[in-house]
Amino acid sequence: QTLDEMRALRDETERFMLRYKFGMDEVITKLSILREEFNQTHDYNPIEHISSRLKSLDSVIEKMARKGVEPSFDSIRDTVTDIAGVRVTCSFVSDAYRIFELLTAQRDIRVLRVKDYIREPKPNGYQSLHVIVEVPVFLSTGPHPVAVEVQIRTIAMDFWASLEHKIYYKYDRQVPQELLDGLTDAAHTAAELDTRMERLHREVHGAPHAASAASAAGAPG
Ligand code: 0O2
Repeated sequence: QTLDEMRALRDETERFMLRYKFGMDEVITKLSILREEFNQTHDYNPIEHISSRLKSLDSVIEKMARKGVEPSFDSIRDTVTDIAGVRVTCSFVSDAYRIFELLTAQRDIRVLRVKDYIREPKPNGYQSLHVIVEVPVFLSTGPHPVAVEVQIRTIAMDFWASLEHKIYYKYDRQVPQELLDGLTDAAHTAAELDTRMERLHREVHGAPHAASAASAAGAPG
C-alpha cells in the first residue's frame, strides 16, 4: 500500500466513526430536550442520568473477529450496531418505558431493533431496555442515517450492571460459579426493589403502571 492509500483509508475511517458521534449527539439532544421539557412542564424528571460512549476502533474490530465477519465499512455498519451507545438511567421502570415511547415515536427516528430485557431478563439477571434506532445526520453531502444503540434502565438495574461488568472483566470473563449465583441473586433483589419503589411512587404520584416495549406504539419485535 502506498502512503497516499494509507492516508485515504485513515481519513475514511475517521469520517466513518465521526458519523456515529454525530448520530449519538442527535439522540442525546433529543433526550436532553425531553428531560428539560419534563422538568419545566410537569415539574417531574423521568431521566436521572444520560451517558454515552463511542466504541473504540479496536473494540469494533474485536467484535467483527468474534462474529467471524471480514471487516469492511459496509460489513461493520451491518454487524456492529452499537458503535454509538447512549445510556439513559431512569428512576422507575414506568419512566424507562415512557422515555422509550417518547423517543421512538419521533418522526425522524426509525426503530431497527428492540430487546426488552426488562420484560425478559437475561439468565444472569441482566435487565435493561435496548433499542437500536436510526437517526438522520445532516452533513454537507446530505442526510446520512446512523444507527445508535440506546439502553434505558433504572438506577437499580444500572447499579447491578456496572458491578457485574466490572466483575466480568476482573475475572477475564471466567467468573466463579458462586459469584455468578450471587450476582443473579442480587439482580432479583434489584428487580424487587424496583417493584417496591414503583409501588411507592404510584401511591404518591398516581403514576401509570409499567407497560412493556412490546405494547408500546409503533415498536416492532
Ligand atoms: P460494552 O462494553 O458495554 O460496550 P450485539 O451487539 O447484538 O452483537 P448482543 O449481545 O446481542 O450483541 O446485544 P445486547 O444483548 O443488546 O447487548 C449489548 C450491550 O448490552 C452490551 O454491550 C452491554 O453494554 C449490555 N449488556 C448485555 N448483556 C449484559 C450483561 O449481562 N451484563 C452487563 N453488565 N451488560 C450487558 P457490549 O458491547 O457487550 O459491552
